[in-house]
Amino acid sequence: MKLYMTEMSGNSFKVRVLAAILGVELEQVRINWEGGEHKSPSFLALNPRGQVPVMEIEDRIFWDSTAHLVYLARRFGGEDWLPSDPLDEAEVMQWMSFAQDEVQFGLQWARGVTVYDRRPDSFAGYLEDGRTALAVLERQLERTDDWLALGRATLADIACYPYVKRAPEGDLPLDDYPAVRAWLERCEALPGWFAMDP
Ligand SMILES: N[C@@H](CCC(=O)N[C@@H](CS)C(=O)NCC(=O)O)C(=O)O
Repeated sequence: MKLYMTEMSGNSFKVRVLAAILGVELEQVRINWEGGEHKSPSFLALNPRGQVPVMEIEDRIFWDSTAHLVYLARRFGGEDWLPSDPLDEAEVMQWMSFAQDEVQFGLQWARGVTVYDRRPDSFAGYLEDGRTALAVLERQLERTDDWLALGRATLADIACYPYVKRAPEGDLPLDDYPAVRAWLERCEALPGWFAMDP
């Protein structure tokens, strides 16, 4: 299995950290992000979105970290990270959708403005969605006092982690979200976890 990635990519981190937790070997191919490789014709042939991560599994190509997480969990994680019980699966998928919605279009993209000067005109909207993301997470984690779904670590936590952790870089400090901060530490204490590049 091959993962096209960069160390700075939070979406790549989700896949890398789950593979590490599961003890799955992943050939990691660091693309030349600075040189714009992700927008080159050869890379667009792999992922028409021009984004990392991309995964090559048995001669098939998949883009989007959600697809990669689901594959790894199903193939190597038994019932642990994405259970097959329909209600339990729905509970995990609800948070994975949230990771691809408010977390991405709020927290990730606010940081896209401050770090990469990407779409600065939309900053106010990203901040608003980012604050919604943090408020929803804080409320849930205050209630559960542990994990986002099912009372244990699942794909829900891995999918949400990277851009919550990096929210302060996007002008969204975590000072007012103590339950979120405690949850980040809980994730970081999982066996096999490694630190995300700053
Ligand atoms: N929903 C996608 C988002 C992927 C994404 O935003 N990747 C970033 C790096 S973390 C990227 O490649 N951005 C370049 C671009 O969008 O042009 C996923 O979860 O994989």
